[in-house]
Amino acid sequence: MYDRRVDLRSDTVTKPTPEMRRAMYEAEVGDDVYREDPTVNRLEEVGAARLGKEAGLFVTSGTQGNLIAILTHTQPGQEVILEQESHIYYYEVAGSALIGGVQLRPLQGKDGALDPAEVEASIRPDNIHYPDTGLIVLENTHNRAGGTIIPGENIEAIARIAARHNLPLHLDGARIFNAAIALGKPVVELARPFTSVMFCLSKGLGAPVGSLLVGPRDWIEKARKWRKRLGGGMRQAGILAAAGLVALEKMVDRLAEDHENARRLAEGLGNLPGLSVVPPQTNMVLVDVSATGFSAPTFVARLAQYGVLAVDMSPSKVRFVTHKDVDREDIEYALRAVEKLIKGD
Ligand code: TLP
Repeated sequence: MYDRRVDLRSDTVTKPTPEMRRAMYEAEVGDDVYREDPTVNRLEEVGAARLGKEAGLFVTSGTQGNLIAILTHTQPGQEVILEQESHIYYYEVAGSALIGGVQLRPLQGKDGALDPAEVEASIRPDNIHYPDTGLIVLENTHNRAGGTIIPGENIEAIARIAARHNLPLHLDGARIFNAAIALGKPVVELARPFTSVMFCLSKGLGAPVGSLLVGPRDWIEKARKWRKRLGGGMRQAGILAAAGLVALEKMVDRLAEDHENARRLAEGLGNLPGLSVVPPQTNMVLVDVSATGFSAPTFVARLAQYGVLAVDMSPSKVRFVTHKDVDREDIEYALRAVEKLIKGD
């Protein structure tokens, strides 16, 4: 069979580090629904401060964090403006429509970025026929666009529009730290234009579970109630938060290594016949495989036979994600596997 398993499906597959496991074992805990878990309280404080927001809420997943953000910002019957390939629109099982009763208004982006003029034109004027616009959401880095970084000026322009229309602006910042590291900017700067931000501890940062929702203190209190309503009150969750603290303190700077590995992977793939590769900005490599004669699902299935795992994002596009549990040798192995697959060895 194959001599290695290289899992490039997602950075969600990362396993907790030994230091995280130790911190989890030793974590001081209490009942977090009573706000008595010191480790959760610390994580929420540290996470909020890191993003420059007043308060934080530890949530079970990125999906739950985004859902709570939408529920807390909007009323049923309102409309939420977002990008048409965004995670919330594409992958969150219509939770906000089902549970929040909101209508999603997807706009076409370019590399994940919305056109500010189009955002403004999509905000509903007062009219008996129209739903009220309740929220604007951006995603940075943008997953389906290939881990792209949304330019700061674009975000600022949309933030000005949101402010002019008195609308909250939420960021799905599942991988906001990847953007910050790639830009060499403090994450607080990237978070500043947003009313609220969700970011994940369980992706590139390597924690086993959890995300944080951060924003204004009174808003986070409302979000806390929504989390409870959704069954997300987790009791002795300090066991999990302890790993999250290690993720925030120790795992951010090393994301640069993942970006370097993504660049090497993209460069190697780009030299192979039939592959069209988008140069990566962070830890994702999007590859159009149609000229190989394989569909993306077939390409992924064949590649798995070499022990290399990736995901198909469309009939023609395959996504590879680098993370802390793949090293340079794994990348070279993956490249050899793709070469064999294409050359039919
Ligand atoms: N993304 C996952 C899958 O759900 C597709 C992945 O493998 O990339 N926002 C963004 C931008 C995300 O990429 C994800 C996860 C989430 C939110 C949801 O986070 P979780 O998986 O913790 O619910």
